[in-house]
Amino acid sequence: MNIENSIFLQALNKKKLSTPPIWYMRQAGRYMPEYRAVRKNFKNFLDMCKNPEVCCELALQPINAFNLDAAILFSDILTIPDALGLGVKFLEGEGPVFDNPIKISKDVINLPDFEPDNLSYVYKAVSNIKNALPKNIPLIGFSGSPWTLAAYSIEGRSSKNFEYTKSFIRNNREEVHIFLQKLTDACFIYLKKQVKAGADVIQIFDSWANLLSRKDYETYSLNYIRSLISKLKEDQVTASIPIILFAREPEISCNQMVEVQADCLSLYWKTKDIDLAFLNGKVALQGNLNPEILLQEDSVIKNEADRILKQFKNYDGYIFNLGHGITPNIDPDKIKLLTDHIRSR
Ligand code: 1CP
Repeated sequence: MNIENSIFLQALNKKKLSTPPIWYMRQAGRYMPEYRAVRKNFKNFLDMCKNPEVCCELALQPINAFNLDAAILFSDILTIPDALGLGVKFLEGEGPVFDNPIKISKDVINLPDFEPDNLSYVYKAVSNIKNALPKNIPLIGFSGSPWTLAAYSIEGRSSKNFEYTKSFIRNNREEVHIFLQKLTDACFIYLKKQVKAGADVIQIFDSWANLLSRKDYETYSLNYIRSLISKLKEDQVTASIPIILFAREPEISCNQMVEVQADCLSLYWKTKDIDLAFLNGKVALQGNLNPEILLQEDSVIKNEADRILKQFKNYDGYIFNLGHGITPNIDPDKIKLLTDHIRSR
């Protein structure tokens, strides 16, 4: 079996399949005991990401445990801000914290050029994972969206509402656009290098799409995602690589999102009124089980999965996934149950 037999790639090519391919956002991580056993050897999470052999082992853990239809690079979206000298650290129970966030407009102007070779540990992880995977299992490379990377870099940590970031973009419009352009160029080179190293598919995570009003979403996020996708589609190396776009609860509809030319939209679990008749044939779809359902009893999980399968039954190019990442409190047995249930339909 080689990569042409991959049902994941077929679905990304908008093919209707009797059983959808399955993979899960954040499929490698703290919910797995195998992951925790490796994680305890590293104080700072990013140090673990800088070890390509360990990343390879971690990316394969969910493939081995659940026999999924796609693997995703083990890394993080915050590697780019770290490579720009912002000093990203992950503190226990606190999420990411930046030593040198963008605090004033001058910080944008003083940023160094993005040096793609600072992230060679990521490309090495990609090639290790690709070599270790069964030949018919595609590997997803990824980056954050320029907006989501900017939000973390300005706020300097995770936050519920990113208030500092919101006031910063109001007061420093010009510098924010300079920064977003710089991040767009960095994402393009970074993703291209992942493809060169062996990534078969790209996913862009706009995890903080929900912070912006409809108009600001267009200005600060969508414009840059559109530009990133068009650069990838125009480059010989990346032109034929399917692109999946995940945006968390944006103020615009899927019908409008199609216009940025991603090959697949990864649906947030709260997405309402999905206009399947309009989207069919234009874009593949991925999603969108609420991850919290996995905390419930088996019958609830199966019923909810059945509801989603029924919804997308006649869609050309549907991939089963969650509507956001697996959280650390989820029992791996529930992932197994869900995967087996989908495959038995
Ligand atoms: O201490 C630990 O063990 C760290 C936990 C962890 C893991 C396992 C983090 C910190 N990142 C990751 C890996 C990761 N992150 C992967 C590869 C694993 C896989 O998917 O199988 C991927 C694709 C990501 C992507 C990522 N990182 C996103 C986008 C997806 C999403 O969930 O919206 C985001 C927003 C991040 C930032 C991040 N990294 C880590 C945490 C805890 C966070 C979220 C912080 C926050 O809540 O704002």
